[in-house]
Order: sequence, then C-alpha cells, then structure tokens
Amino acid sequence: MKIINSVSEMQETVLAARREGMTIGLVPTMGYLHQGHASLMLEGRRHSDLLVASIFVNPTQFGVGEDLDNYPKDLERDMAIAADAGVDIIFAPSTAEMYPSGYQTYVNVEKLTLPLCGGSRPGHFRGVTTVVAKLFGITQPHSAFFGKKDYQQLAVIRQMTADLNIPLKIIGLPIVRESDGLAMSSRNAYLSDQERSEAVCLKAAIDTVKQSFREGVTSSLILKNKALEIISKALSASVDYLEFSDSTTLETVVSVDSNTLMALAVNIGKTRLIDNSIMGEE
Ligand code: PAJ
Repeated sequence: MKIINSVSEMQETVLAARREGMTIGLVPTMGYLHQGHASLMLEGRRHSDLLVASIFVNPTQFGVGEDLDNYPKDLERDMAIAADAGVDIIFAPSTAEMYPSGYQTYVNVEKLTLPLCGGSRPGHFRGVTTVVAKLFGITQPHSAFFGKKDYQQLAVIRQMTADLNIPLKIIGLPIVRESDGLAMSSRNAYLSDQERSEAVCLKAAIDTVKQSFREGVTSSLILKNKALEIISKALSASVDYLEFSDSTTLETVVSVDSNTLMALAVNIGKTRLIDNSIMGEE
C-alpha cells in the first residue's frame, strides 16, 4: 500500500491507471478507521482494479464550536486497517493541499441539505459536497463507496453526482454496528464508559419503533413518543432531532410506511451521535 499526499501525484497515478484500462474505486474517509470503513473498502476492493481510500479531516464541513480540532487521529492504525481491507493507495493530503490560499469554490445541494443534520449543522453538507467533488476530481473513480450510517450524506452526494453529471457510480452500503447495536463511528471514541453504555439508546429507540410499526402503529407522533421515552431513560442523552421522513426526499411524514426513514441525532454528553433505519428493512 502506498501513501500519496499530493493532489498532482494522485491525479497522475489514477490517469496512468485509467490509460491502462484499470477501474478505480474511492472510499472517502476522515480516518480513525473502524470496521464500518473497512466494510466499504472490502466492497470497493471487489469492484475496482485500483482502490484508493482518502483520509482527510475536512475543515469546511465542521461548524464553529464543533470537534475539528479534537477529531481523533491514528494514521498508523488506519494504515493497518486499510491494508488489511485491500486498499492500494491512501490519499492523505494536508489542508493547504486541498484548500490553498485563494480557494473560493463551494458546491451546494439546495433542498436535501435542509432537514435533519442540515438543520442542526448549517454549512455542514456544503463542506461535504465540496470536498467529495474535489476528491472525485482528484481520484477520477469509476465508483465511490459510502455508508448508510450517514444516510442524508449519501442522498446528498447522489444528488450532487447526478446534478453535476459526474460519470461515476455511487454505492451505498449497510450500517456496521457493535455487538450491542451501537453504530460504529470514529466519534464513539469520545464516550466515557457510562456514556458508552447509554449510547445504545439510539438503536434501542429504533428497535422499539420498528416493533410497534410491525404491530400496526403508523402514526409518526405515537412512534416518536415511544422513541423519546426510551431515550429519556439514558441520563446523558439529549435529543437533537428524531424524525420520520420520506426516504427519497427526506421530507417529514405523518404516516409511516415500510419505506419511511427514521433518523435521529442524539447528544450523549458532549458527543453527537446519529443513527437511522428504514422501517421495512431488517
Ligand atoms: P467518515 O465519518 O470517516 O465516514 C467515511 C465513510 O464511512 C462514510 O461514507 C460513512 O457513512 C461510512 N461509515 C461510517 N461509519 C459507518 C458504519 N458504522 N457503517 C457503515 N459505514 C460507515 O463521512 C465522512 O467521513 C465525511 O463526511 C466524508 C464523506 C469523508 C467527507 O469528508
């Protein structure tokens, strides 16, 4: 496995690979890798001759007062996980390499970014789509792999890719969870032992809601109250949002069906965790 830090070397490498007829896969990440990231890499490996994973903690997607400066890092461990998953090249640029002085171009998906995380993290998705568009330009992938853990992010990136006619396939992959149900996340590293044990409340709320839905409850209000009741038992938890949304438009629904997305963001102490599930899926 090779590490590349420079944009021009990365571009030369993928253009040479393309001339040889190789297919290129990209897994964008912010590092501090876990098995959720590895699942994207393993799938990327199956689809591509040359598999690139990027590690870049993208400042433009963090708001004021968010965790940009504390975001966990362990490049050595990341390299071992990526190598195990079959990654050929790690692209790990510096901030100055990605956003040199004079930088002034941003990509914004207008509607899908308004609800859910867009409401509580203004500017977040603008940073995400900007860096992902840049990564697409730098690595020229035939396919790019994203997790459904960040469901809205995946929807926004699909929209951007279609709207800007970027010729590549976006592949969305299932949420990888810890054995107790907590969705894997680099941010789980922030949790104290007590918080870690309470963090299962997100998945517990999803499970309770899905059970009620299977028993015939379709009112989003009733389902939301059941979920909030579960989460309120976790003393360190405060709900940022908990919504039932159309899984394509992300607009709020009042009556839930098997295609409805349940999405939630909960602060566990100072750590903001997100989770989601489609009601009719396992
Ligand atoms: P990051 O949080 O590092 O996540 C990188 C990719 O891993 C995303 O596609 C995310 O959805 C996926 N992922 C994270 N946890 C997962 C889990 N438990 N199961 C499955 N997939 C999981 O998302 C970002 O970075 C950034 O916003 C990025 C797209 C790299 C742009 O900066």
